[in-house]
Amino acid sequence: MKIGIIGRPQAGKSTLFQLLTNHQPASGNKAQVAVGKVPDPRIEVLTKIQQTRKVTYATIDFWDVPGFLPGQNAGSFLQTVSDVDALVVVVRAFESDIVPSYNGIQPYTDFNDIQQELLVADWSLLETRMERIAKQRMKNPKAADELGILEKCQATLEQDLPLRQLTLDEEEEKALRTYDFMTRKPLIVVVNLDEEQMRSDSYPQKEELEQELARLNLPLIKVSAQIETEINELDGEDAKVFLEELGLEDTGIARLARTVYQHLGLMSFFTVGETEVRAWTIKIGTAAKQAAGKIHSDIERGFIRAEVVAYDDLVACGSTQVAKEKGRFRLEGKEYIVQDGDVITFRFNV
Ligand SMILES: Nc1nc2c(ncn2[C@@H]2O[C@H](COP(=O)(O)OP(=O)(O)O)[C@@H](O)[C@H]2O)c(=O)[nH]1
Ligand SMILES: [Mg+2]
Repeated sequence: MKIGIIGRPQAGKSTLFQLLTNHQPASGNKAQVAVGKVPDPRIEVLTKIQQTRKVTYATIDFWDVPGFLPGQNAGSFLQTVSDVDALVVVVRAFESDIVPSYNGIQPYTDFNDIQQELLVADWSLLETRMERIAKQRMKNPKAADELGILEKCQATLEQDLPLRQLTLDEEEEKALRTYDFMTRKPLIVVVNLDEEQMRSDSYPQKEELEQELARLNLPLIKVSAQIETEINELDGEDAKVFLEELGLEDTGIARLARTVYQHLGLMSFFTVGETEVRAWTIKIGTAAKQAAGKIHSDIERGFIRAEVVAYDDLVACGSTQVAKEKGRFRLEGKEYIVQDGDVITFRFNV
C-alpha cells in the first residue's frame, strides 16, 4: 500500500515522513519513498507469549512529496501522487519560524487550496475522457454506460464536491477505478500543532477546518511532529508519561496508522510461528483462502483449511499450547471471513 504525504512547503511533511519511516528525508525537491511499519501493540504481546525473536510488522510505503504551492507546481505534485492508494494532507498550525511563502498560519485555507487543486485535476481528466467517449459512442456499445457514470461524476464535481462523495454500485466503481481520479482517493488530514496548541486544543481556523472536514466526511488527526520527534527519542515509560501529560493516549504515528487502516477498510491478522510473529494486512471481508494468498500464492492454491484462534482467546490462554488443549482453535474453510486479530495457521498442500 502506498500513501502520499502532501501539503505546502514547511508544513512538517518531511518531519512526519521521518517519524513514520525512520528514514532521513531527501533534501531538495525530490519525492522520496520509504517503508513505515504499522504499530500494533498486539504484536508485542504475541511475541512475549510465543517467545520468538523475529517480529515482522505490517508496512505501508510512504511518499514524501515536494511541497505544493497553489498555482505553481500542480503538475509535478499531481504526477507524484497519481498512483498512491491514499493521501495524507499535512496542514500547518504551529507558528514558530514562519517562512515567507506563508501568508499567515491558515490550515483551513491550505487544505482548501489543495482540495481545489485536486478538484481541478479531476475536472480536466473528466473533460478529456468525456470528449473521447462521446466520439466513440457510435462504435463502442459500452461507451453509453461509461458516459453515464462520467456524467454522475460531472454533477458531483459541479457542486464542488470530491468524487469520494459519489456512491456507486460495484460495476460503476470498477469502471471508475481505471481513471485514477484524485478526489476519489481516500484522504486524511493531519494538522501539525505546537505544544501549546496541543494542550489548549486551539489553533487558527480550527472551526473552519473542522466544519469543512465534517462536511466532506474526512478524518482529522492532531499531531505535533516536533513533540513526536522528541517522544520518539525517549524510552517506553518516559514516552508514556509525556503523552499522558499532553492528554494523548498514543503517539500521533500510531493514531495516524490506525486511522489509515480504518479509513481504507483494512485490518490485520497474525501468523505466529516458532521463529516469527508476523502481521499481515488485508481488506475487511477477505475470505481465508485469499488471506492465505497474502503470504504465498502456493498457500492460496493448495489451501486445505485454516486453524484460527482469536487474539483475545490466545492471550487469555497464555500460550498456543494451552489454547489448543482448551480447544480454542477453530478449523475454518476457505470461505471463512477472517476477523481482525485472528491468529492463523494455514494448512495446505502443493
Ligand atoms: N514548532 C514546530 N516546528 C515544526 C513542527 N513540525 C515541523 N517543524 C519544523 O518546521 C520546519 C519544516 O518542517 P519539514 O518537515 O521540513 O516541512 P516540509 O517542507 O513540509 O517537509 C522544520 O524546521 C521543522 O523542524 C512542529 O510540530 N512544531
Ligand atoms: Mg520536506
